[in-house]
Amino acid sequence: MNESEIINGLKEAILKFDENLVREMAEEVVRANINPLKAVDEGLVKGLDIIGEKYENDEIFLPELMMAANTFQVAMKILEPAIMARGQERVSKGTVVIGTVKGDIHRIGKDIVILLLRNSGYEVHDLGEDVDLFTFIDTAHKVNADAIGLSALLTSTLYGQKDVIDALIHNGERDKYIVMVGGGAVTKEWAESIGADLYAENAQVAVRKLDEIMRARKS
Ligand code: B12
Repeated sequence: MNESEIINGLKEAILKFDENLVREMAEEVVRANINPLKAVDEGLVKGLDIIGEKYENDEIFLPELMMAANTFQVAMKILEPAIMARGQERVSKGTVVIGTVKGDIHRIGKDIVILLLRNSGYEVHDLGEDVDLFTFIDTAHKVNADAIGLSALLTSTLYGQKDVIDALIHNGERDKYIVMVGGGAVTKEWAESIGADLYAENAQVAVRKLDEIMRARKS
C-alpha cells in the first residue's frame, strides 16, 4: 500500500465509521513512517468534512456524526504518540489556557491544537469543553498564562469568544493575554471584529502564529 492509498483509507474509514479499518490504516501510517500530521489533515479531517456536509444536507443524522467522531478518536490514539515523537522542543515556550466555549462540546479540533502546542514546547492547560468565561479568566490568572485559546464550532456559540475578550477589557487586562480563536465557525473577519490577537484555520498555523507573537512580545 502506498502513502496516498493509506491516507485515502483513513478518509474512507471515517466515512464508513469503520473502527477496524481506521485502526489498521493508522498503524500503517506509523509502520510506513508517513508524516502523521499529513495523515490527520488529508485523511481523517477530510473524512470529517465530508461527514459534516452530509449532515448539513440531511443525508446522515446525529448518531452518524457521533460514530464518525468516535472513529476519528480510535485513529488519534495511535497517531498521537507518533506526532509527539516528532516534536523537538524541550524548553517551555510559554503557557496557554485553552477550551471550547460555553454551550459547545466539540473537542477534536481543540485537542489537535493542544497536541501541537505541547509538541512545540508550550505548557497547555486544557479546560475541556462547554467552558464559561469565568473559568477561562480565573485559570489564566492562576497559571499566569501568556495566551488564552477559545475554540467554537457552532455559529450559536461564537459569542462565547467575544464574551471572554469583553470581560478582559472590562477588567482592564486585555493586553495581559494573547487571545487566540479558532474552530469551524470562526472566520478571519469574525476574529478581527471581536479584536482577537490570533486566528488560525488549523493547528499548524495556530502554533506558527503564536510563536511569532510570543517572539515579538519578548523582543
Ligand atoms: C464531529 C462533529 C460533532 C461531534 C463532536 C465530537 C467531539 N467530541 O468533538 C458531535 C456528534 C458531538 C457533534 C455535535 C453537534 N454538532 Co457537530 N460536527 C462535527 C463535525 C462533523 C466535525 C467537527 C470536527 O471535529 N472537525 C475536525 C477538526 C479537526 O476541525 P476543527 O474543529 O475545525 O479544528 C481545526 C481548526 O478549526 C482549528 N481550531 C479548532 N479549535 C481551535 C482553537 C484555537 C484557539 C485555534 C487557534 C484554532 C482552532 O484547528 C483545528 C485543527 O486543525 C462538524 C463538521 C465540520 N466539518 O467541522 C460538525 C458541525 C460542527 N456540527 C454541527 C452541529 C449543528 C452540531 C449539533 C448542534 C447537532 C445537533 N443537532 O445536536 C451538535 C452540537 C453539540 C454542542 N452543543 O456542541 C454543525 C455546526 C453548524 C454551525 N455553523 O453552527 C457542523 C458544521 C455540521 C454541519 N455542517 O452542519 N458534532
